[in-house]
Amino acid sequence: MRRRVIGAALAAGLLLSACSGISGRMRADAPTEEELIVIGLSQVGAESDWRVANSESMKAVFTEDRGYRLLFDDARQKQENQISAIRKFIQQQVDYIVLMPISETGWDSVLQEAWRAGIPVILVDRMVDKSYDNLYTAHVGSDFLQEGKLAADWMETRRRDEEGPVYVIHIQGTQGSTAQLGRTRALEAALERNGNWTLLAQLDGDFTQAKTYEAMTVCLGELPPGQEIDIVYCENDNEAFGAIQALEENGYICGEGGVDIISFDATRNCLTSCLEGKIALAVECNPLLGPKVEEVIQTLEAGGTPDKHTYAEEQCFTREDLSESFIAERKY
Ligand code: GYE
Repeated sequence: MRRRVIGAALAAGLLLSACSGISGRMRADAPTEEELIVIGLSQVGAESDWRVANSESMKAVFTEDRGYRLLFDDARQKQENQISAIRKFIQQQVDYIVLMPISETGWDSVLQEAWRAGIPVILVDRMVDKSYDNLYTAHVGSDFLQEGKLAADWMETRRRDEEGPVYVIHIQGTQGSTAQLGRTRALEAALERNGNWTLLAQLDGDFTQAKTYEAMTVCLGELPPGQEIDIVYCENDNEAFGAIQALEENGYICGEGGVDIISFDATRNCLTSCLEGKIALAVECNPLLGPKVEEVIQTLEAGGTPDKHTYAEEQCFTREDLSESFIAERKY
């Protein structure tokens, strides 16, 4: 097992890789077993299109011909699986642990164990609670509160002149995850600011299409017949797909003259639906974080100190911003 001996060997043989937009390094000659940087990666699961794209991005960057051995563990959306994967990585004496934490709390012991073993932990996507700040080396992800604020601004502008009630359904992501907490906080602040916005229901969609479809179907069945719905705020794309399915089956129109569907991630399927007019607003959340994580690792390999937080740049899309060619070129 290599313990940080790669620097010189890699520096000598590294070339810029032209493939698949991955900036960085490709070795001219194959690295030996001892030279590989070993990364233990604990992924949340495969609950959404975003997550699948995120895993692919990691796998595309951390390949053997680029100097890495990636031990990839899919926790199937269970924190206890993430904790046992990390313990195994510590036993295996990996060089780095990359963790996409399912929720913010519950990491005390395992992060301390990694710290004691001297293995840097890099958080990706979501965050952990502030109290663990000195137990991880760096974080690469998104500002979820900011994403929620982008959505809230758009909804407020659109409803500015509306005096009557604005009926909102809120579908939350995995409880306690940073993505859920930030996006929820922004909507709750907007509900407080706008006295005429009425929350009809707050549902748990767990970031999946199936759970959202189920929860939304039950919810629509319980609402008074003919209940107006103006906004369905979905905390990711897959929730939006499940919500649209349930709404349409119950006779609602999604899009102009009907319900405004708000979605986060802006993956290709979501943008297609936005271009078709069904999703009103797609807030981008970039899953292609592999190259940014590699930058952190290379900074550490070179003996430097990476930024504690690196955030992806993100924007919003409405139908007017999109075209088929734009969507076809999108990488996720
Ligand atoms: O929005 C959702 C995924 O944490 C940013 O998790 C991530 C979220 C993403 O399941 O689709």
